[in-house]
Amino acid sequence: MSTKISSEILKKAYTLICTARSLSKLYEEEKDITSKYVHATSKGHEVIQLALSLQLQKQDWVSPYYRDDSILLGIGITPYELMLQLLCKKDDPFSAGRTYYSHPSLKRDDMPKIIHQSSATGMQAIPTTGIALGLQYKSQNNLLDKKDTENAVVVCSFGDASITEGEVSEAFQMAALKKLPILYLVQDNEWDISAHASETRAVDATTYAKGFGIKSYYVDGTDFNESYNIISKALKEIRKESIPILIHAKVPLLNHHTSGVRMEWYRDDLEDSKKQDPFPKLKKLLISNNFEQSELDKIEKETDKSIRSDFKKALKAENPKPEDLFDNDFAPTEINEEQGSLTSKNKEPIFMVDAAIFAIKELMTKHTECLLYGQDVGQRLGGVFREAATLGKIFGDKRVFNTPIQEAFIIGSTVGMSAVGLKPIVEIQFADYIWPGLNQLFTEVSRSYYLSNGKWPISCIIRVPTGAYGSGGPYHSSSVESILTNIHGIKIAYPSNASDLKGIIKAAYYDPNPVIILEHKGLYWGKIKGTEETKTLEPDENYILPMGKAKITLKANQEVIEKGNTLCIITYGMGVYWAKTAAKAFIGQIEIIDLRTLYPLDKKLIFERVKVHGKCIVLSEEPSNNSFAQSLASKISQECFNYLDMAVKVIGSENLPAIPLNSVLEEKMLPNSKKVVTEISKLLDC
Ligand SMILES: Cc1ncc(C[n+]2csc(CCOP(=O)(O)OP(=O)(O)O)c2C)c(N)n1
Ligand SMILES: [Mg+2]
Repeated sequence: MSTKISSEILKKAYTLICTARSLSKLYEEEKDITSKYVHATSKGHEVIQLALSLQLQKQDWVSPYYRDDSILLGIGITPYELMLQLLCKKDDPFSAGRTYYSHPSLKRDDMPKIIHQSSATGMQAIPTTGIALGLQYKSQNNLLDKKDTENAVVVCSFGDASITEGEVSEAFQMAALKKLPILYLVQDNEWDISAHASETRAVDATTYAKGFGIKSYYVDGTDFNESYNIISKALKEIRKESIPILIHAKVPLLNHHTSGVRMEWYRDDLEDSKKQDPFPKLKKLLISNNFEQSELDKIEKETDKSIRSDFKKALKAENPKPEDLFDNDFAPTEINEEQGSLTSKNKEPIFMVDAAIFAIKELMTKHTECLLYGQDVGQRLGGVFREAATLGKIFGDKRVFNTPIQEAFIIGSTVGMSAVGLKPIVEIQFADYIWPGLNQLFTEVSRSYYLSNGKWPISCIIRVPTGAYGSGGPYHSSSVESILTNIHGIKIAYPSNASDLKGIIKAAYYDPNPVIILEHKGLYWGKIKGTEETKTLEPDENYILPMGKAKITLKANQEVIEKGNTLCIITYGMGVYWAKTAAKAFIGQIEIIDLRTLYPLDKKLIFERVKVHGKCIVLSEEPSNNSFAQSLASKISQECFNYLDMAVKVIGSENLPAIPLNSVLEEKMLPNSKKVVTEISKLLDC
């Protein structure tokens, strides 16, 4: 049943389609200027985009993709603002000149919110579905700010080809499983740049959605009346029933794929596509609704005039300055000093594994915004290492829950969760399985704050049990810190004992940035000979250990230092214990620095102590080639060159693709205290 659309909406839609058309036309006419930075426009897709955006409310959330400039116009972004992004100007409201046209991020009270939009096709599905998951969590836990978020709808817009990305299925699965209030809008122009639908998909979006049990509507996206009505119906259903719905809209692409990939190079369907042009159809709809042709002509002319004048102004707008490059790399944290007490009422030393549980229990008790999810962390098991044991029972399934095997979703959903004000703690079951989640970590999580120019920090903790322990073999032993430390925009902790772990979890929780905590499985219970010191007294609830503070965990003898025959081992995780055991053979000659955080790195302490000793080993569990450890050694060499007696020595695993299962081979592969003793002997005059 179709409801009549008001004249006001029709006029608005018409004005905005004229605006979008004028933009496309102008960008093409001025292509020598506008193609300096790549852009795509909505030409051909405008009607479905306007039918949606004119119905969104300020409490809603929308994730437009790069072809959605008409969605942006529809929610109230001005053409001038769009042009500022087109031309990468300083006042580009989305990214201050950091990212492409129609890659928005928006946090205005009077408009739907937009989290950072990456350019990776389909990858917006997970962060955006994370928003819906967050809203549902807030609703279930009475955290909704009634004015702003009640009955909010989340919209995720896609091109048809992008939904063939594997990650989209993780989002669909979760939306269907949890009944999330999300609208997936798929704009089907049958093109994936130059690859046609016939080459890239077996089924279309409607059929695909059915497989997940997601309700779908098919619509002619060039028909404003039909599009508006179906979207209206879907939005009402989502607001009322909190369910996911997919709208599959057929549209023609009437412009270049992007300014850099031009339609005349490969499109053989342009004549047919032009017959589907939504612009004359919308004009006809207005005429049949008693608008005068002369009025429509006037709107078209005036819009075009105003756009041309905006463009002139935008060309003159200020460019970012070189020093702006560094703005908003990390959100400032207030946790900079160690606070609280290292002891508490509990007089028994605790295991690292329990330190994490106790820290999270305290956080979840204090903050309803804190929740925990990942594979097998729920009540039944409490994590495969029991590293979340008791939490599910204490806080219930709504706050501590199992996810499907979806590392991308686990990591990427924190973007949306954090955007709605939650503080997710998530877990990757083994570091070996972080790879499917790395794309989200790199593409979405790590860049959100920087590319939204500070609008969307992502505050989350990603717990990652790591490291080799008792013949874990090739898929349960890996270390991944070199990969992670190469991703800018995240912080990485690697504590080596119970109190540090508890204190760092607290700091990570209150840090407005994404934090990965690497937790060595072999240290969880301090069972391995030489790792007994992983057990410590439990710090009190207020104890916080800021990120970026290393610790001298073994001191050398001052007299021996003065004789010039000592060395400093810089290490972390299991390396701390290999070094400590090895140091027993060199009484007073070894200083050990436990990094505790790999990013930010406590360069000050490291350089200071290396300069004192003049000899240094960087010890890690990873294969040494091209590793974090080698990079640290290089930093030390550059900074401390004049103080070094010899080259910095890096000790790591053998440079092989995997840690073999057989224990003899595993032992040969990994560093251990004996190997460290051998290397120390070569460096010291014993
Ligand atoms: C992950 C990823 N792979 C490849 C690309 C390059 N790319 C940009 S657009 C595009 C086609 C997307 O087609 P579709 O989703 O149907 O949107 P349309 O451009 O047709 O509106 C591709 C492959 C990308 N941006 N991200
Ligand atoms: Mg397409």
